Amino acid sequence: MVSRNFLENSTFIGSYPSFESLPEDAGSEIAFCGRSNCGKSSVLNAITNNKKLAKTSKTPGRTQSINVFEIDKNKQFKIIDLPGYGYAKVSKSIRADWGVSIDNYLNKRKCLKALVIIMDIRHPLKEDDLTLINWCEANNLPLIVLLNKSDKLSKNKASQEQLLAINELEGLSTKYFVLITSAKTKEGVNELIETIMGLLDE
Ligand SMILES: Nc1nc2c(ncn2[C@@H]2O[C@H](COP(=O)(O)OP(=O)(O)OP(=O)(O)O)[C@@H](O)[C@H]2O)c(=O)[nH]1
Ligand SMILES: [Mg+2]
Repeated sequence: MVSRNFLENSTFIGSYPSFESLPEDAGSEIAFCGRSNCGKSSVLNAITNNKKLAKTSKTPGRTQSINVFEIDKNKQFKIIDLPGYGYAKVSKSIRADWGVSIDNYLNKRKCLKALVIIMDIRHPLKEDDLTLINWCEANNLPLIVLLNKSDKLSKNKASQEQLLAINELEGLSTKYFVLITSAKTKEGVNELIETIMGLLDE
């Protein structure tokens, strides 16, 4: 049986340099965040089954502005691709600007329903990731910890990393999920779609 992909008709709305320039704060949004190069844009393309939707790159720091994608027009569901953090080669002033954009977005955007915090499964739960997780807890915002690039590890090792992450998050008071994906092999992509749709529909 072919299951329906709810996200297949997603469209790119625009690229916004600052929080202030974003489209109206209405409907429901899920934001993708994570260290530069963890695969945010690739995962977005995988769940929407559209290789050309978000620009991906081998060069870290590719996504420098806030990119907005509409995934369901009637329901006003959007996905936000936030700039990656932890990329050292960008100048301090640019990094400071990104920080302000992300900070403003997280703290002021009322239609934000959940965060997807994406990590390279080989380097999970770094300091910046933990900061975001703690922020979600403080704001009672649901989150998905996404361990991406699972194709880089054996199945056993990948499951082991998932268990380690689940253990580390034990006791977190906000709703959370720990999922494994590969934007390359599409492992875990359907489960991620279902989880995102569930959170947007709440
Ligand atoms: N093997 C493998 N490579 C991946 C996967 N996901 C992303 N990549 C590769 O990782 C690199 C970075 O991917 P992007 O999707 O551009 O990462 P990003 O997080 O959007 O990066 P920034 O926009 O710079 O923050 C690209 O070369 C992708 O092809 C995956 O699941 N498996
Ligand atoms: Mg990107």
